[in-house]
Amino acid sequence: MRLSMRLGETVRTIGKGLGGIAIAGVLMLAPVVGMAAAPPAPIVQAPASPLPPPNISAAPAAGAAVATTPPAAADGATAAAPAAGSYAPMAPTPGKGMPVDGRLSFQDQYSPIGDYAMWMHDAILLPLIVVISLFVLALLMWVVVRYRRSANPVPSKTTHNVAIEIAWTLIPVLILVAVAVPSISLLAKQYKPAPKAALTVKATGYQWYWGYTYPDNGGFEVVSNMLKESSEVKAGERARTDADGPNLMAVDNRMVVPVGEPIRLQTTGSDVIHAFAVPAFWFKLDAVPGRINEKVLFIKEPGVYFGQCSELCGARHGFMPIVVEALPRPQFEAWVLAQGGTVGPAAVAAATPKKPAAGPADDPAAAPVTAAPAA
Ligand SMILES: [Cu+2]
Repeated sequence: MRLSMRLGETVRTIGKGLGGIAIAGVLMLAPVVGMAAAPPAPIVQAPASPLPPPNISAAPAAGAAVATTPPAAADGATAAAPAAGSYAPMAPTPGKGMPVDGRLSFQDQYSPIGDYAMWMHDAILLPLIVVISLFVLALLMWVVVRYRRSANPVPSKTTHNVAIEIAWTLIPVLILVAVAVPSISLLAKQYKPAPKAALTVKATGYQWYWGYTYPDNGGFEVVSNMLKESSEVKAGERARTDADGPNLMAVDNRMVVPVGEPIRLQTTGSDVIHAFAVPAFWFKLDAVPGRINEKVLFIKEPGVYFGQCSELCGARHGFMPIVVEALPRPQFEAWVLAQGGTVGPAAVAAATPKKPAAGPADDPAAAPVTAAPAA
């Protein structure tokens, strides 16, 4: 009886002694406990399958082999307005703008915002999480070993320690303030409005496909449906091939946009809430019925990039992928013409705010690339 009473007392006193240290650990961990749940290992990016050279898969047509020349380098003086029909879909580059087997980190980024966000993740958050997790683990192990009952039979009855209390309050606050600076800056960059001259593209989420409208190019809409596998299509229906993209991610008609210039991407929903998300651009924006959301999309390299609807929107939510094809301006305009759109004065005026409405013969490629959003 007496023994059990003594035991109970000892447990309580040890508990009190440990309490302070344990709380210190918890407080240190608390601000990042959500992030700390991630495995601390992947500091180094998984050796994702090496990226093969672009356009390795057979392009459907010669025209699809788009050069990686940025549009700014194009010599606009000689080129005439692109002829309709000269567009051919670009073949995706394996591993670029799409998920990769075994990868632990985010997809490679192809927008300035994405570079910044990726830097914040790799250079700030992940090291911080690793250090804090290891620190808390070391504290716990130290307490478990050093203050176990056999090594510390008479525990300290300390209840308050002003110095430690100030430290475990102040240090987490300082860490959070330090993280808040790049974090708020990233948020602000993402919501910086597009420059006036930016091309507008409107993505509309439907149950269960996407529509892409080009108000600056005559207002046509491209309806984009997922391509089925050859085993699933009816006779005469188009099936997915590798030139379209990976299974469940390829679509019949892509959202084609110019590369290297800011795009005012607007989203809306026609029925329920969808979300337009492309991981390689660090882009995710809800598409809400009855309202227009807007964000700047800036793509650094020509390519085919894959995304998915990211708001649970019904039975076929998982089957409304997004495919963005970024092309140099001349090829983009060839595509616009092939869709029955216009690249006339309105489009040129949109691309060159300082120039008064230019004639359709004016070469749109000569238009200076508008300044990228600071990132
Ligand atoms: Cu959806």
